[in-house]
Amino acid sequence: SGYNVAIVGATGAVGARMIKMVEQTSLPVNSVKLLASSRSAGKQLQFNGQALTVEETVPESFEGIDLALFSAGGSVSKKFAPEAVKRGAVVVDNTSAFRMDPKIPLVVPEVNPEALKLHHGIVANPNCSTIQMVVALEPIRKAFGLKRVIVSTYQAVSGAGNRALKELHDETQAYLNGEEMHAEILPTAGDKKHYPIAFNALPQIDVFEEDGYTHEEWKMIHETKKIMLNDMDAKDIKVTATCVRIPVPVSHSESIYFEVEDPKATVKGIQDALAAAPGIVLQDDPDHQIYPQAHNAEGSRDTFVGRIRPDQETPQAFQMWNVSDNMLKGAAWNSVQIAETMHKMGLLHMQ
Ligand code: A2P
Ligand code: 11C
Repeated sequence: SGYNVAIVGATGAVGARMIKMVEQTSLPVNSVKLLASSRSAGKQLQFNGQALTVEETVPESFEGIDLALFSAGGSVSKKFAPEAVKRGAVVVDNTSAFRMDPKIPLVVPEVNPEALKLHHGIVANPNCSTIQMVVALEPIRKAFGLKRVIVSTYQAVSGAGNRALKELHDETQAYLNGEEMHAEILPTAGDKKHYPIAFNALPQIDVFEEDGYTHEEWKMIHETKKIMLNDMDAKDIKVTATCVRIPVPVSHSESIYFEVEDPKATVKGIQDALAAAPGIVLQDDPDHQIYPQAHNAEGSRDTFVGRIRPDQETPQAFQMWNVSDNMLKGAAWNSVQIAETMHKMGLLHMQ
């Protein structure tokens, strides 16, 4: 016996990783159903060496499903997540549809697993760039208190989906052939103008808000507060963000400045706290040029941290460099890890 699992958006960039993470999960799994839109219904995908046929997502798809992992866009989650819950499933949703709903837990298992107890059927998986940052900030907060965070990101193109990845490849090829580049998706499909990402850096991820911040920056600020303080209105940690897309296929990198409360905090103390924390690999040895890199993080569930150093001008202030596979810890692995954590806490049930 085991759980009946559905993956919604199985044909997408995150969906492919969700399939892999479910193949490798410690959860008991009885059956797996792969769902997408009518466009890819009938397509075959491999699960544990077995061909499974992708089905169109309809409300009845969730009959008998215990666990539904969603990554097919916010509108699909809004439409179908309640249908899955109505039929007895727990939904782990990797879109932004429900993240800021105060009644829905927004969870990174290393940081706030207790929030899972408050779920009413849906658990939200945070934005990728938020997840890897809070994994590293939480052990620092626990050990030394955390007052302020200033983050700048260097985000991979896969965060914008499979079509954006193809755009990076096509533009790179065109540029090297001396041909014109055609940008149709990035910086974001939801805005009017499009610019090449190949050999470029784009300081726009998602659309602009009225205050001059992009929506990705807004997510990093507000999701961080909800996860780390379990309260959207908490004012205890000041956070600001600049999010930039760079021509790397997989793994987001982040430069994080942070101020702690404890005047006795040292680089060594922060390194020790991080090395002992779950989900983190410390790679911090400048003498031997050891630091996290996007290439090395790809394919790993861990968050890699290094370049920890004190700010030279401000007391109790430090800098670090943080890298993680945005498709795994940033999406598919965090979702499956939420389900594994719920199973261990007795919050998942077989129908
Ligand atoms: P499909 O392949 O049928 O279009 P990505 O983020 O890589 O672009 O992937 C998006 C995922 O969301 C794909 O699996 C896609 O399926 C799925 N999807 C898009 N629209 C719908 C929909 N209306 N119902 C179900 N799945 C959808
Ligand atoms: C990106 N962070 O890199 C985005 C992708 O809210 O789940 C994830 C969007 C989200 O483009």
